[in-house]
Amino acid sequence: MRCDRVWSKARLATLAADLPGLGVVEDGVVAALNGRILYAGPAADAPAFEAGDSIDCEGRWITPGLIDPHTHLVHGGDRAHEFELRLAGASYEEIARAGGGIVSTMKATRAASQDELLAGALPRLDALIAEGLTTIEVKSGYGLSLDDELKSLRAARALGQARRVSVATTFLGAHALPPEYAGDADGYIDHVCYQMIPAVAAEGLADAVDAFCEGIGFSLAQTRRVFEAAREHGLPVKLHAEQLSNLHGAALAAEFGALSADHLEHLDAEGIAAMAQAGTTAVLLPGAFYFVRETKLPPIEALRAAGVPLALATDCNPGTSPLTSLLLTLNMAATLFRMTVDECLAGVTREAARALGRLDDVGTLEAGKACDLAIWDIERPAQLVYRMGFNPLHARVWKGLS
Ligand code: DI6
Ligand code: FE
Repeated sequence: MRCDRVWSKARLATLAADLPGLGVVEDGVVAALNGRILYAGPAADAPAFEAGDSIDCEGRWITPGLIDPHTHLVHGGDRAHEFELRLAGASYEEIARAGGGIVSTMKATRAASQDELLAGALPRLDALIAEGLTTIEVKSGYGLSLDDELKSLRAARALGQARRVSVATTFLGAHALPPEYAGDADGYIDHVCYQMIPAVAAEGLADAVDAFCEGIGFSLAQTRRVFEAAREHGLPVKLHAEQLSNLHGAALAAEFGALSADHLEHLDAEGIAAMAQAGTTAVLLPGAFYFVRETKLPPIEALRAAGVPLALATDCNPGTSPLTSLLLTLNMAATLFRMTVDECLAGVTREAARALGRLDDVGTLEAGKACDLAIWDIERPAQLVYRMGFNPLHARVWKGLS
């Protein structure tokens, strides 16, 4: 059978949902044709391939390419100065209420051109790609004006032109209240719903809509209005929910059939049941938990027991998670959240794809999916979770291309 490339003598962690654990195939083969997986499975069952290129993996492990389903990668400036304020005792919320935080990054983002935003995001993307990332979600949310939100989403889309990576974009205009709407949050939500979302949808700049449902963000009622506008324009939704308090955002997200609810440290039983019922994925963000020194753990055991899919992400952003390592995210998820190795690796592959609504295309090593691979110099998959600050990536393949 003709194919473009074949990888043999590999140990596959397929993450196929119909196989136990990581879906391991000890002596495995992956074959690609036109950027798609033609075959992934035991060498013993593989057809005889006539390949344009054959690669002996010498016993190395192959996982699906890694997926980061929640980032704020595109933004101006950084918040190292606020980090120093936090070291001196100021809380994240105090800094936000004093006009710092997201609004501080907004000023830097508004001052940057689209090309400058792209140039600033590329080193962060390259750090993730170096660890085997093949798909990334990138949110807007630091422009907070129509033109600057469009500029941010165009820069996010441009990442997928500048690198061999798949980009999912998310409109997060309801991230914070911009100064020009001080004291008029409902007026800003009108602007988000009646001007921003229509313009974003008309240009096809976003694959989903998100909001920050929080005391320092937007209320449940305001979030509902954003979700209604997203639905009117055919866009799925996600939500920053129950990060610092319980506003019951996750239950609202589930009511709208959200792809995911993210953070979830303060999630309650009602929210868990609603997410399980709706099939909404939990995206857990241990980098933000660690960096803001949160003490309330997300209810991992209850989510697990309810069968809510568990995804992981860096939440790469300048304020609460300046993190550009999915491998460190894996270690944090296991060390801080006590997730298992299998859950962690599924969290940045299959379940991350689910959180983006892209499970039919990526996230597992199965025929018909994009040939996105990460090939590792490891003896066992646990080493990807166990180590901190060590990158054992041997090779990365995106749509069949190295
Ligand atoms: N929650 C977060 O942790 C980030 N956004 C959000 O809604 C923080 C963004 C920032 O502080 O820049
Ligand atoms: Fe976030």
